Amino acid sequence: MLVVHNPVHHLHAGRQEMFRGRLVDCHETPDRLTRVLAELQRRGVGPLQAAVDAGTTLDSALARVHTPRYLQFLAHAWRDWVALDPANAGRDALPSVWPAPGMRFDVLPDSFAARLGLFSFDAGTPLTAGSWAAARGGAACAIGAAEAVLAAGGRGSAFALSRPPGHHAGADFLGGYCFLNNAALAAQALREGGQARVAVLDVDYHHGNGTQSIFYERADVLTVSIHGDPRTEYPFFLGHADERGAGAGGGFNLNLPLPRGTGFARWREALQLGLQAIAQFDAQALVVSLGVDTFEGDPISGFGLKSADYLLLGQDIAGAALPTVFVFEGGYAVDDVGVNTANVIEGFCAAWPTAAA
Ligand code: Q9C
Ligand code: ZN
Repeated sequence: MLVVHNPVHHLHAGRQEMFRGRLVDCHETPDRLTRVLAELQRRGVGPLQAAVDAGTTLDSALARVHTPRYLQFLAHAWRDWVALDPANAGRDALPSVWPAPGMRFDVLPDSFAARLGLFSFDAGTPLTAGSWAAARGGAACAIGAAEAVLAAGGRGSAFALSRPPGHHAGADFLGGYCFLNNAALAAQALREGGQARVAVLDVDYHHGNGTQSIFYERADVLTVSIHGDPRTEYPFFLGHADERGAGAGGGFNLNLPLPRGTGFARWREALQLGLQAIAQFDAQALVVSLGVDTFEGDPISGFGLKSADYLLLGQDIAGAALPTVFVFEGGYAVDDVGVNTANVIEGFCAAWPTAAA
């Protein structure tokens, strides 16, 4: 399977995140991607392609998913942060103030601290000197993988090994270690490449709130997410089963929340429900938000999947028999992230050998 990687992902390396009331070392590290790439190469998965930031072409693609004011903010955020105090060049930016419902979201503040809060929903996502360049590279991976699948004439598959992750980023906000919504960008690229109905299947431990919100009122992109129940799990404020889409998008969002402690047998039943919905929708292409933080050893999550389960997960997804773009998301058990991710890809390829793009 074609693997599109982000050669500038290491430019985003946050120092610390706010976690359970204190600053701790970031869980989302460059090492994660290095481990996945090494394991894919060890198994001979390929070919390998480096994503390129196509400048203004990429700008237009980003603008079809994200708002102009958010992209403008991200493009200049580091410059604005350092302008506040030259010593900020050696510190990451983290928000500490946010608008609550009933306050103004429409007026863009001059204050950098206020704008950082306006465009974010947690204090776990440090913005660094290289975050914008790295996020653009990650987005380019997802779009490049979608273009390769389109070029394969509806039989292809590709893995966008993007970093930083994307599924928590909305049209107008960052959070959950995410800046640009890579999976949404891939889905949009597939739509624009002529696939009339695209499904996004999010198997990361955390609800894909950004992806859901981007497509919530659209009937051409079905969003399905299997995740820890937001009553107890991050991102807490979205991801309940009664969120089914709105307006023209009514019926085109499916959430399958599961309790903390869920193991593979029950998780797999949810996957079958998700795949049934995708088949019923008559999707022409599939984007998989592939987080492996469902692993039993994940330090910030609560499901019990084992390494061998990821082979079956990949096999089940191949059963959809759709052109498929995998987009890398979470997975923080660094010693196992390579094996778990490569198992999904291997399971997929073994069940559908003709899918190799
Ligand atoms: N107490 C992704 O997997 N922090 N993002 C959790 C729990 C945020 C995860 C805090 C987790 C974000 C892409
Ligand atoms: Zn996650």
